[in-house]
Amino acid sequence: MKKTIIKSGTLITASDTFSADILIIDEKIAMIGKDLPEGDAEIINAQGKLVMPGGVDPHTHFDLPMFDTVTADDHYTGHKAAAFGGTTTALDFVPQESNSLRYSTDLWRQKANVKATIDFGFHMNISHYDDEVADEIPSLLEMGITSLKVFTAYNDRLRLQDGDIFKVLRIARANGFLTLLHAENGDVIEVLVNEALAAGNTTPIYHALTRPAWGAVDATLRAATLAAQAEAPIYIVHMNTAGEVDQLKYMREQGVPVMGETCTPYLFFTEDHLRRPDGAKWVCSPPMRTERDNRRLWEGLSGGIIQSLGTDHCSFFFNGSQPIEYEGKLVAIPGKELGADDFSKIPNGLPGVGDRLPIMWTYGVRAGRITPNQFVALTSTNPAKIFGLYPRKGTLTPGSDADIVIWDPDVKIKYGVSKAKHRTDYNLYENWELVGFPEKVFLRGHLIVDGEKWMGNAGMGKFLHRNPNAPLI
Ligand code: DUC
Ligand code: ZN
Ligand code: ZN
Repeated sequence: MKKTIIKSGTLITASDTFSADILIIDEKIAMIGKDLPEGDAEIINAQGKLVMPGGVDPHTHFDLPMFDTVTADDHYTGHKAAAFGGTTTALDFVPQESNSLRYSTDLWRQKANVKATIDFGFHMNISHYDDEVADEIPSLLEMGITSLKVFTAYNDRLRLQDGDIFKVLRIARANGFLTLLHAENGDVIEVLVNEALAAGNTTPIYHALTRPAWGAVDATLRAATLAAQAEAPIYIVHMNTAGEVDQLKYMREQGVPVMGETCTPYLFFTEDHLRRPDGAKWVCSPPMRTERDNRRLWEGLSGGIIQSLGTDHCSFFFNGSQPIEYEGKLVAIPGKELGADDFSKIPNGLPGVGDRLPIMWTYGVRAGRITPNQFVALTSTNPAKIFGLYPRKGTLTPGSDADIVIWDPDVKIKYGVSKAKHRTDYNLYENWELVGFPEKVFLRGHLIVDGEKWMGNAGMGKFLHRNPNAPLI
C-alpha cells in the first residue's frame, strides 16, 4: 500500500477554497483534513501552492486522419501534452466506420490503449444513420460509451438530416446517452466554399468567410428545439459565437435540457488571425469569429450560461515538410501546408490540450474574468459530471481517483511552442506571459509530471467506462 500526503496546500474545488492535507492511498484520495497524521506516508509539501483536481478535457481528437494526413498528436503525445498542462482525463471522438459501431470503437481502443498516458473515454460520432445503426447504438453502453456526436455540417461526409438527428436524440433519451452537436449550416457552407474557390479566393480568411456565424446560431437553436421535441438532453460543442450563447440562454430559460461548451481559442482569437500570412495556424471548424463573440463567450462562462470548457485539440504541423525534434527523434507530419493554394485543403484543427489550464488561469482567473472555483468547475468538475465520470473524476474528495494538480501560482513563464509539449511546430499563444503553472501532476496517485520531468509512460492511461443518465447541469 503506497501512501502519500500532499501537505498544507490551498485546495480549490468547484465550490470551495480551503487549506488542508490530502492523503492518497494507492490510486485514490483516502482522506482530506488538517494536519493528517504522517505515519509512513511520503510527504509532498504544497505550502504556498494550489491543489486542484486534474483537468477533464471533454473534447479532443488524437490520431485522426484528415485530408490525406493525420493529426500531429496521437494518444501518447497528446496525452503527454495534456498532462504537462494539468489535464488528466481526455474524451476523444471515435469516427464512425462503415462496418459497425463496435468495429469503429475497437479500432479506436486499439490505437489508444497502448499509447494512453492519462485516463480517457470516447464519444461516438454518428455520421451515418440507418436502422442497423439505430439498433446498435444502445450496445455502446456495454463499451463504456455514453455520448453520441452528430453534425449539421460537412454535407455528404458527416452531416445528418434533422429527422435523423431527432431519431438519434430519441434513442439517446431512451438509453441514457447525451447527444453532442456540431452546429453549423452545411448547405450554406457548401455554396459559399464553391463560390469562393470559383472566384479564386483561396487564402485562409476564406475559411472563416465561408462558414458564417449565423449558421452556427441557426443550428444551435434548431438542435435545441429538436432536443425539446425529443425530450432529450443535448450539448452544443465548440460554441464560438455570441448568438449561440444567446440561444443557449434562451433555451435553458425555457427549461430545454441543453448545455454548452466553448473551447479556449474562441475566447482569444478572431477571424483577423486568419488574415495573417500564417493564418492557416488558426484554421479550424467552426472558425474564429470577432471580439464581440469573444466577449460574449466570456460572459457565457462567467455567467453560468456555458457549462464546459474544452479544447477541440486537433493539432497539425504548420509546416509539415520541416521536421521537429520530439523525444530525441526528428518528426515531420504533413500539415497546414497542404492547403497553401486552397483554404479548403488546410487540415482543420488546432493544438491546445496542454494550453487550456495555464492560459485560462492567467487570462481567465488572474484577469478577473472567472473565479478560481469557476476555473475548476469549467475545466474539470462540470465536464466530469456531464459525461458520467463524477465523482470518480473532477473533484477532490475521499474515494475519488487521485488525479491532482499542484499548481504554482507565482511562477512566471513565457509560453509558446517550446514550453507546450504538443508534437507540433507552433503554438497559438506564442510569447504570451503566464503567471501560474502546474508544478506536479498525479494520475491516480502516480506522479506523471514533476516540473519539466516526464514520469508517465505509454499504456498507463486507462479507458473509462462512463455512466449513462448523467445529470443535466
Ligand atoms: N473541427 C476541427 O477543426 N477539427 C476536427 C473536428 C472539428 O469539429
Ligand atoms: Zn465539431
Ligand atoms: Zn472536435
